[in-house]
Amino acid sequence: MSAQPALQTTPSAHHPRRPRIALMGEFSAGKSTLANLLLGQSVSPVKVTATQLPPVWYTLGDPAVLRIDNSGAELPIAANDLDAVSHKETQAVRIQLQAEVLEFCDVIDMPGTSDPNMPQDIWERMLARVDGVIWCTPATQAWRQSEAALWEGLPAALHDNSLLLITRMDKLQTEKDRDRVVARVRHETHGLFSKALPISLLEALADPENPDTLQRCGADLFVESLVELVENLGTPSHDRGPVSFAPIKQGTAPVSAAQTAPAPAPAAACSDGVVPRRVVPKRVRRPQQPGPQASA
Ligand SMILES: Nc1nc2c(ncn2[C@@H]2O[C@H](COP(=O)(O)OP(=O)(O)O)[C@@H](O)[C@H]2O)c(=O)[nH]1
Ligand SMILES: [Mg+2]
Repeated sequence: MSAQPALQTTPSAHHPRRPRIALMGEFSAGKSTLANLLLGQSVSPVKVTATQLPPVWYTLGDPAVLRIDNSGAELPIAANDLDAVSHKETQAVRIQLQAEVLEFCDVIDMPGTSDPNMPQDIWERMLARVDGVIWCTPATQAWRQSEAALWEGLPAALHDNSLLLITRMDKLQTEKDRDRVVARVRHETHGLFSKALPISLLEALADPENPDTLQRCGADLFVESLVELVENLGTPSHDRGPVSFAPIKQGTAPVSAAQTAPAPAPAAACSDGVVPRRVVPKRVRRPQQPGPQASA
């Protein structure tokens, strides 16, 4: 295990960091399923029961998996040990791998909110480091009061850089039901997200190469909206929370997202590229190649 390469986590003037997109929502909303769809591979454990996992931060690079313990130490682990990792002794997991979406942004699979067994500061600490959020809410019980209360309490800058995904649309039987849920959720979340979009993640995962499926299940529109969101974020400044993790001190309040830097200015130009291979259309462009002036 110790033979695994260390993660290259330190941004520099020549390698400014990519935008960080957190996948949030309550337990079983589809966050890990979405992570796997975006990554084009099954990495994030998908569960019908609550998981003990702390935030899982995916970045581009040679394959490596680290857990960051409560002292801030980075410990290599085997990818199949991920299931056994608990937030009790681990602040976050960092997974470096090759996936086209990661050329474009970092993806952070967050623990469920409103889980009594998952202390809120576990995900709050991470939230202070992210630039945008994709909030997943299941269509069958979309936009519960607990979600609204939590999201409305977060900074408006985060609202402006976030998408709401109404997942599990396949669980609604009729067109009328689907339209009604989407209309209600859009009405109730007006001004809280840049867009609210319906999707069936399982349909997209079942047939990720088929353009008709991706259009029908909502994956197409979602990916376009994600690209738009990330392009609007541009090349982020480095000061939205550190990459490395400090020791957790008992009784220490996490840094609030409101205390962190405002969203960076949009990038001026993008080069051609594709992201990710299986669900993202070819017209998608990569963010500007990092360079000394890129963070201006
Ligand atoms: N029918 C259906 N099931 C889904 C969808 N998205 C996720 N699921 C299922 O919901 C369960 C929980 O998903 P998971 O991604 O682990 O949720 P998380 O707790 O938010 O990470 C799994 O059994 C998934 O297969 C969807 O769009 N449709
Ligand atoms: Mg999960």
